Amino acid sequence: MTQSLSQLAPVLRTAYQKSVAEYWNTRTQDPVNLRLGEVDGLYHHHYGLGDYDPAVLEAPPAERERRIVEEMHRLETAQAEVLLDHLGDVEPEHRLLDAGSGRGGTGLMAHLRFGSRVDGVSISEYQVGFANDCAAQRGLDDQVRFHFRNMLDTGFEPGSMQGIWTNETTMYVDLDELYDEFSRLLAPGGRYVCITGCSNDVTGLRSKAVSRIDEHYTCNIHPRSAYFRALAANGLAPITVLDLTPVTIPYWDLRARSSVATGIEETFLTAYREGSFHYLLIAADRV
Ligand code: GPP
Ligand code: MG
Repeated sequence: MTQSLSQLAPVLRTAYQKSVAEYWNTRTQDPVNLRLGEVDGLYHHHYGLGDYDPAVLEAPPAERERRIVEEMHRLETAQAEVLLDHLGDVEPEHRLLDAGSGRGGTGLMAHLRFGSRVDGVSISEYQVGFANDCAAQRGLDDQVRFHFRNMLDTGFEPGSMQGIWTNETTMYVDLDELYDEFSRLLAPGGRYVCITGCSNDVTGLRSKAVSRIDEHYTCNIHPRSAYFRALAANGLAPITVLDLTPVTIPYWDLRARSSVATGIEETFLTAYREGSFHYLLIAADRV
C-alpha cells in the first residue's frame, strides 16, 4: 500500500472537515451506538432495516431495555448485510474499501463474509483508533485496517479496489469529488454500494425536517438527483436502486420508544412519512 504525494497534505483540509472531525472525535459517550455495539462487538454508525419483534416492548421492566437495544442492534446489522449483499462477487483476494468507516462494524462484517482484506478510512482519529481496537480484539487487525485519511483523497493505488461502499457517509462530502476518487480506486467492473438518506427534489427544495437532520449531524444531505448525476459523470453506472424508506421506518419507531433515543427520531419519522426524504441503496459498476 502506498500513499500518494497528496496524502502528505493534511487529512483535514477545510473548516467544514475540521468541524465534522470534531463532532465525531468528541462523540465518545453515545449510548445509542455504544450500548448496541456491546451486544456483540460490532459497532455501527448507521440505521436499521426490517420489522422489529413487538414482544420486546411488552417485556418485563427488568428486561425491556436490554431487549430493545438487542433488537435495534439486530436491525442495524441487518442493514449492513443488505449493503454487503449488493457488492457482487467478492473473492478473498479482492480488496475492499469502507469510505467513512466509523467504529468499523460494516468493515469487520465484510471481512467475515468475504475473507477479503478491508481498509477503512475516517477523518475522526478517535473512530479510527476505536475501530482498530475492535479488529485487534477479534485477531483480524492484519486483514481489517482503519486509517486516518480523507475519503476524497485516500492515497490507495489506482484500480486497487474491487468494492467500495459508503454507509451513510456521503452527506459529509461533495459527490463529484468523492466519485472521482472512487472511479480512480475501483478496478474495471468493480462495484460501489451506497446507502444514504437523500432529500426528495421531486417535491422541491429541502424540508424543515431535512434541515433539522443536517443541523443535528453537521451534515449536508444531497438531493436524490445529485447522486445519479455525479455517478454518471464519474464512470459509475447504477445497476440497482432500492428505496429502503418503508423498511427503515420500523427501526425509527422502535428507537423512538427506547431509552437510548437521541431526540432526532420524530424528525426522521416526519421526513420519511411526508416524503421529503428517502433512505436509498444505490449499487453502481465502474465502467
Ligand atoms: C448515523 O450515525 C448517522 C450519520 C452517519 C449521519 C447522517 C445520516 C443520514 C442518513 C442523514 P450514528 O449511528 O452515529 O447516528 P446516531 O448516533 O443518531 O445513531
Ligand atoms: Mg447509531
